[in-house]
Amino acid sequence: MRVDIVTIFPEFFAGPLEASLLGKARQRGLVDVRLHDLRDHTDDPHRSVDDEPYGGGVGMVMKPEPWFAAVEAIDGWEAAQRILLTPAGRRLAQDDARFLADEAHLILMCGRYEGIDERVAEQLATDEISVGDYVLAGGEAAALIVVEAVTRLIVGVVKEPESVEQESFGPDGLLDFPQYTRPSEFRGLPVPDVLLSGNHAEIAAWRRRQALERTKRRRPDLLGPDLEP
Ligand code: JAH
Repeated sequence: MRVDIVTIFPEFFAGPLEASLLGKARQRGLVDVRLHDLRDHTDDPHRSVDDEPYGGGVGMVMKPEPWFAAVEAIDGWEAAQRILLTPAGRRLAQDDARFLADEAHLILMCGRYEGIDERVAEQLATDEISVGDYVLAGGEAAALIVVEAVTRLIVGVVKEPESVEQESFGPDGLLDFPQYTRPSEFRGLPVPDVLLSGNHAEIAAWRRRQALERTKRRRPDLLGPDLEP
């Protein structure tokens, strides 16, 4: 998969793209991530990417011209999924990550300031995505979240594919059950007996109950409308 990231802070990505899963996937040639500095696509001496909002108001708005120039300079841009990261977008879920993992080419567009001229969202982006209901200083951290969520789903990146299927937001849509490892007692805190029993049917039933209980408490929205009066 090819991923192009357009940003005024390409240096933001250096560390995270080298480390861990993303670093390994890139080394193995499973993802090809390329960074583009939006300011390289300005034509004034100040390399301006923002201007005052029409209609007035606080802050600055990103100008459309550098965005169109930057994206249209990426080879194959027309066939790519072109995603604008914005708190005003549709919220990214695991199903979206699975869809994007099947795409050959993503272009991630990271805004800053109070926002981007709406013509960029309407005419250049194919999608507007939020990664959660909070405001960041810009789309860069959100773009990294998209890259990591998608990369780990690409065949061959994760060694044990069952860890991708069984995790939270997997097919059954529940939060993960609690996990334990050695020691069986730590600071007086025991591991639940059932997990040491060797009874695999009981263990599976316990895990299912725990996942359901946890989902009810923490994320009732994942269980759909409550049918009890
Ligand atoms: C903030 C441009 N959903 C996370 C998210 C994504 C993008 C932004 N904030 C939050 C953002 C300022 C300017 C984008």
